[in-house]
Amino acid sequence: MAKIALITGATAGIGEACAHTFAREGYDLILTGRRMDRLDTLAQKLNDKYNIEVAVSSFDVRNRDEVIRSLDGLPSQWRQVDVLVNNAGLSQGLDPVNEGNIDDWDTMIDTNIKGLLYVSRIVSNWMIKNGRGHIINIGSIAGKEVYANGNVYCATKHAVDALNKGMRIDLLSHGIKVTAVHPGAVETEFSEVRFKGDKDRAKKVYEGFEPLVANDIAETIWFVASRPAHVNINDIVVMPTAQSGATNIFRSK
Ligand code: NDP
Ligand code: 8X3
Repeated sequence: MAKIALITGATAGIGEACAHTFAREGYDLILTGRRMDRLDTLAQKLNDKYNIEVAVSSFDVRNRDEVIRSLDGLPSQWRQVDVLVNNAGLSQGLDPVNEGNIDDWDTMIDTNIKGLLYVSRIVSNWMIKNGRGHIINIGSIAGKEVYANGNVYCATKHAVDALNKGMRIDLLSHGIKVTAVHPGAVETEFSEVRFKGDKDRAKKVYEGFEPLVANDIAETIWFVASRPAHVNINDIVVMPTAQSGATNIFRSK
């Protein structure tokens, strides 16, 4: 039987790239995100190219009932999940804390922290029943450092870092691996979402240096997931060569 990976936020960027990588490696996939049209298109493409089974489940990770209903509603064979990639996440805004938009704060906290927890609560129990599994949490360099105006986004990613450590401790006795992958600057839809559709502002984030692309992180995630059974990578930070810290990027122009 093929192994199964559940990838949250598979409609774009790092999650979509992970779907391609795990499909190439012969995994059957559960792909989630809010944009059902993108999930359907991706599932069809991967099914045609790799002849794997793909289940799609469209839900908003912020909505606890939707998460439970959607995951519990999958046919029972899909509970044999080997790898969970907790990738769905976002940033909204880049403002000093005294000027921050409170709705944006709620969105980031509800998505990056609470959404990740809702999914993990369900899938970790499947893994415990199965006696195996690997949870890979997508953190950020923003979970290791705090930068100007990054306040709440950085706090959510610091929370992911802490939850990763907590999961590692709590799930150890069940034989479940837990890893955090912390990317630096990756050119995806991330900045467009942060700047609410302002494509020009988003583009500027990646100007003057070569950023990572989503596939760089997907290949790192695959490396982490494909270590032998007795090896767990707890934590890994991956950056563009031109970046040494959250805000320290060498730009040629
Ligand atoms: P993208 O914006 O390209 O993709 C984000 C994904 O998350 C989409 O598939 C989106 O799907 C999903 N998502 C967002 N909100 C929700 C929600 N409420 N419910 C369900 N799914 C949701 O960004 P990236 O690929 O760059 O981001 C992936 C992860 O990587 C995030 O956790 C981000 O914080 C992290 N990261 C990104 C970095 C970067 O520089 N790009 C650097 C460090 C970390 P949909 O909109 O269809 O729901
Ligand atoms: C995304 C990277 O540096 O914008 O997590 O916070 S950064």
